[in-house]
Amino acid sequence: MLTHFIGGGPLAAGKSFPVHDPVTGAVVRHVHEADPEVADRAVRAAREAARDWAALPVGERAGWMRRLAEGIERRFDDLVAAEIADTGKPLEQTRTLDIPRGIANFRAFAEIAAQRPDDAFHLAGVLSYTVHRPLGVVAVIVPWNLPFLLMTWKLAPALVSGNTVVVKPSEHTPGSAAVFAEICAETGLPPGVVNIIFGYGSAGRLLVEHPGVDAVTFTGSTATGTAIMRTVAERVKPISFELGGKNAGLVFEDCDLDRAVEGTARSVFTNGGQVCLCTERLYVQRSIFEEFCGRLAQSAREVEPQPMISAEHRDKVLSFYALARSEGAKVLTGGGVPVFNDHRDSGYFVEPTVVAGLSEWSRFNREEIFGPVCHVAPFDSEAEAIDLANGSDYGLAATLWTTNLDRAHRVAQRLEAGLVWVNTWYLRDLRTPFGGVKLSGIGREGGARSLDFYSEPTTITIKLEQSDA
Ligand code: 6OD
Repeated sequence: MLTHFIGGGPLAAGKSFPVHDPVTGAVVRHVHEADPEVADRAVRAAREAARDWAALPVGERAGWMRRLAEGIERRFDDLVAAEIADTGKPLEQTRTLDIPRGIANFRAFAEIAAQRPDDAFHLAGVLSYTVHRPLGVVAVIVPWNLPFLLMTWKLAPALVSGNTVVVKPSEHTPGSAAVFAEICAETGLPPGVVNIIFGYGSAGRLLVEHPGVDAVTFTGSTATGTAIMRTVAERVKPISFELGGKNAGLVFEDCDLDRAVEGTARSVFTNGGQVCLCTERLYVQRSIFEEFCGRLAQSAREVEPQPMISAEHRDKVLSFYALARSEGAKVLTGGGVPVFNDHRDSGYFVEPTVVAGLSEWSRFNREEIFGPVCHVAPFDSEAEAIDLANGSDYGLAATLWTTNLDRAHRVAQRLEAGLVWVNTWYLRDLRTPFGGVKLSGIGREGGARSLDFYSEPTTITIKLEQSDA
């Protein structure tokens, strides 16, 4: 049974709940569920550790980040196994993306923090400068789609900035966080700097409401984000949210078609479409529409289906497939449940799917589905393509396929999205600002922006003696 990690050690408390393997539906583990007392103990442990951790020079905290990265390298195979058991991700992706990004996150923020300059301003005998202080205890609420990648993406900058943390992984994916707890202990990280509690959304809510929590960072659905926002409003806690997406892809007739088809397929179907950055609305210039759709549908048929995280999520995705039909869509491929004739038939799979023919105002084209599916529509002009892409309540990521350099810059700068990828998708430089506009989030993390969120500047102003008039 997986236990919470509080004050540097395991805590077996609370009821237990099961975690299912999405590939087969079988129970893979049982986990303790945090109740109010467990959440309170975790927050208290984090508070007790906060003063000493904040007092360490940033170079020393950066050293801890590097040691955590080495700890992840030592337990690489255990992390891969835990992540796959909970999510059913392909081995290749887990080995090349999910776990390596944990290592990269800790190393990158060690460097970024160690090199961060403080501001200083000198004007007419007045010297002002800033020092950065941590926020205190940060609640880190992590989703199930990229559990280890996103937990460490938030932990590394929070910790190196001098905060202590209480992490609440998704109820579906506690495994890699539990291995990470062991890594913290093996590395000798001071007790209470990292605390991890398990449970459902209700456990996350206990943290968000706790008066001992100073800030909340969350990646997940817009609905949960707005609920957290209401709760923290009373205490004016800082929040950083990366929420849903309904990301557009624009394919111009001057694209490299092979690259555009291959890249678009990746942007729609990676992780079973369960990445907030995945493309769900695709707009293709009319002259290449038929050919592009045919080739994308063929790619979809060649994709190895990946399971949805839960039976409930599978049912949600399937309900959108049914909705597409009832709204009059043309299903170019997929739209159902794959049959494997093996152990996977009891798992949570859906077919990679491409549909066309729906109005921009259909629910299918407005709501985030979070599955291996996109809608394809034609456009005639660059201006129309931009309007279509921007006609969404969300604005996380957009993808643009063109070989015209002027067009690439022109269009990219007019897209209402926090991230625009040109002739690629999900290519990351960890120093860049990352986040969304509109319903896709609030604030930016990434590089120095993460450090800005996880710390607060104090401005110190000194009137220098020689400037007295
Ligand atoms: O790669 C990242 O740093 C990141 N924050 C990815 C978010 C994916 C959301 O599903």
